[in-house]
Order: sequence, then C-alpha cells, then structure tokens
Amino acid sequence: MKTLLMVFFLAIPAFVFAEPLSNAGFLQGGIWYSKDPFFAGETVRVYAALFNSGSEDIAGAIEFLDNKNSIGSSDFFVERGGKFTQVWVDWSATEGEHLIEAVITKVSVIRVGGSPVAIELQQARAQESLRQVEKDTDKDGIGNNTDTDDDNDGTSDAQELSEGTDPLAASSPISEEENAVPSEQTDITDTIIALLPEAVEKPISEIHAAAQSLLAPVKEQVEQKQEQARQQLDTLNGNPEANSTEKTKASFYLASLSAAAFVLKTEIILYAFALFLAYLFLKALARRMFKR
Ligand SMILES: [Ca+2]
Ligand SMILES: [Ca+2]
Ligand SMILES: [Ca+2]
Repeated sequence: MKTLLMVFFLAIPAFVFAEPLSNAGFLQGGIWYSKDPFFAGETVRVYAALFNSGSEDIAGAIEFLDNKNSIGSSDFFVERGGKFTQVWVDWSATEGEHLIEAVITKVSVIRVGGSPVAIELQQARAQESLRQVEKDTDKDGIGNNTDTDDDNDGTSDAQELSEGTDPLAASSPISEEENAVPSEQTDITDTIIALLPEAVEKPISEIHAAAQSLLAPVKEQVEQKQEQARQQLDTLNGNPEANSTEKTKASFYLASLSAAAFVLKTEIILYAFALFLAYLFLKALARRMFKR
C-alpha cells in the first residue's frame, strides 16, 4: 500500500503543484501606442511591458491580438530582481472598433547553466485596449468625427452638406476655362470646337484655322459667282423668250451657290470640303450649260 501511494504521487506531474508566479507578468499600464491618437491607414507600434520581481530570469513570447486575430508575436527576456522590459508589434490600423490584447503564449524560467523550465504567470494577459479608430481625411490630427471641416477646404462639413458639395474632398477652384464666356466674335465652329475634349480640341483648332485661311479665297469666289448667277437668273427672268429649262438650271445653280456660301460663312468645315467639290462640279457643269 505504501509503495502504491508513492507510485501515485510520483506519477502526478510536478506542475500540478506549482502555483502560477505572481511576482512577474504584465505591468498594469496595459497596452499603449507609439502615436496617440492614431487614425485609419496609419501604422502604429503597439506596446506592452512585463515586469519580473522574482528571483529567477524569465523568457518567453507574447502574442498581440486585434479583435481576436493575431497581429504578431514578440519574444521577451526579463531579468530577475525588479526589472521590466517592453514588448511590441507594428500594426496597421483600419477604421472601426478594435479590441487590442497582449497575451503571454509561453514563458520559462531561465537558470544559469540549465535548460528553460516552463512556468505559468498570474499576469499572463495585459489589460486590453478598446479603440474606435476613425479616419482623418485631411490628416490634421483631428478625426473626422470631431473635425468640423474634414477636408480642410475652408468650408465646414455642415455647410458642404447643405450645399451638396463633398465634405470629404477639398473642392478644386473653378478653372478659368469653365468660367470663360465665349466672345462675340466666336463663330459656331469655334463654339463646337470648344465643347470638344482637350485632347482633340487643339488639333481641330489648328485644322480649323488652316481651313479658314484656305477657304477665305474660295468664300470670296463663291460669293462672286453667286452674285453673277443671281444677275444671270434676273436676265433670264426678264427675257420672255428664255427657255424654262434654262431658268430652272440657273435657279438650281444659284441655290447651290447660296448653300455653299452659307456653309463657308458658318464654316461647318466637315461639310465645307464636300461642298467645295460640289461647287467645282457645278462650276464645270455651269460652264458647259452657259457656253456660248
Ligand atoms: Ca481632420
Ligand atoms: Ca470642408
Ligand atoms: Ca469639400
């Protein structure tokens, strides 16, 4: 019976009798940050501190958690006799609520010349830190929840909301181009060109300018021909013996020239070239018709 009892006691592992160490563990300061306040999108260093007022050195590892998910772990070593040490991990904060914890995942007593002996600590969990992380759009150190002008464009959030502008985007000043009023000399083509995207506006403007100088003599010629055709039609109309087919042809010729003159005057360049060709064709046709 005595032997049985002895075997029983020997079989029970020693750590069952070991009390968790109360003179080492996390400092009551809990968890702190390298920057405070910090905002969404920033990376901060998360700290905790360990103390050891025991008579033996201790070493181990700490895991940091964000909403129960691991941020990372950090090894530690704290000398005996009232020393303490800091442990940390870097953490990229996101918007929202975060429960930050630090937990000792393993700890051992380190004896000189001996191998580490696993122990337990009473203060194995740091006082957690519950944080509401907000955005700081203009990065002025005042979170959007407290900042009255989130985008720092000089107009308050309340005013922006009532005016329908974006309180989270600094408004760009209205450009001169947007403000520009087309001058009175601007013709219809220029107005159309001004509405085109910038990338095409320039080449089109250049083409337009070139076309304008090219078309100027043509315009003059067409106007002259128009005047001649008008006179010719008047002559035909005044002549009772004139052929009606000839009158119709002359009217058609004048109408075509008028259309060409109108297009050249309004400079609808896309049609101008086609009408110029039509004018040349009509001119050739007219030469044949009025050949004497
Ligand atoms: Ca701010
Ligand atoms: Ca604003
Ligand atoms: Ca704004």
